Amino acid sequence: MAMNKIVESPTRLPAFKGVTIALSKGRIFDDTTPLLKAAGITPLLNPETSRELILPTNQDDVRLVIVRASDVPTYVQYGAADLGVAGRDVLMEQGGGGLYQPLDLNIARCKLMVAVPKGFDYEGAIRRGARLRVATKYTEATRNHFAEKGVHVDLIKLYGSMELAPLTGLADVIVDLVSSGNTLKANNLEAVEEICSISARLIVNVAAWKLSRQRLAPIVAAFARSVGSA
Ligand code: PRT
Ligand code: MG
Repeated sequence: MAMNKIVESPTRLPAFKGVTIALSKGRIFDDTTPLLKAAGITPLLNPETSRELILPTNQDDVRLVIVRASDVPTYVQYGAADLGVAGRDVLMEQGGGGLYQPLDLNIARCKLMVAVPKGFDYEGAIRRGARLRVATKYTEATRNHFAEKGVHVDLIKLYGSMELAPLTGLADVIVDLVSSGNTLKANNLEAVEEICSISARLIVNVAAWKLSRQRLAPIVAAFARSVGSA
């Protein structure tokens, strides 16, 4: 039910009539700021220093909401936000249902990789048909990856600090995002296999796109021009 713009629920606050954009703070916010600027949108508060979760912008009818990276698709799917920016990793885990994904923004880039303790014979373990214990936050992508390879794995779901799992004997290998590689190196781990490259996408609520296309299309177009010229 993404109709909050026209249906006033008596149990909810009156809906904001403008455009709501969901972002997570940190790299997604930082990398999206230039794209917003190209669309003429400037946040009036900095999410790193402000405690407010709803950030006004220089345009009265555009606001930003700051949520956890993995909650961005949920806000957009239910129409609490019209637009959002989310990593491909987050969208793969969420399934991407009920959303349009019109643009790869080519920001917040990294790779989803299999990593092992230095010296661990990953290829050998796979050849021998050893049953691997894999710790990850990205269970959907990991399950699909090993299923395609025909490798049996036991998945252990974690919510953070995957690097610790092989160091403590919780798992043999991990699947995590890697950008500089410094985190792996600092923990005596090495990447042995790339699962896919990751970047952030613009996501759009399906009902909002139908009902408020006139208001949303110029923002999407400005983002597309910035990405195209980057
Ligand atoms: O931090 P929080 O738990 O709130 O959520 P989150 O980690 O999902 O959010 P955030 O803001 O850290 O990441 C948002 C998005 O940025 C992710 O969904 C990815 O699409 C993208 N991204 C790009 C990354 C990285 N690069 C990245 N390096 N997300 C996380 N990392 C982490 C990685 O998990 C590992 O712990 O950084 C560490 C590795 O970095 P290097 O540079 O040492 O290799
Ligand atoms: Mg993080």
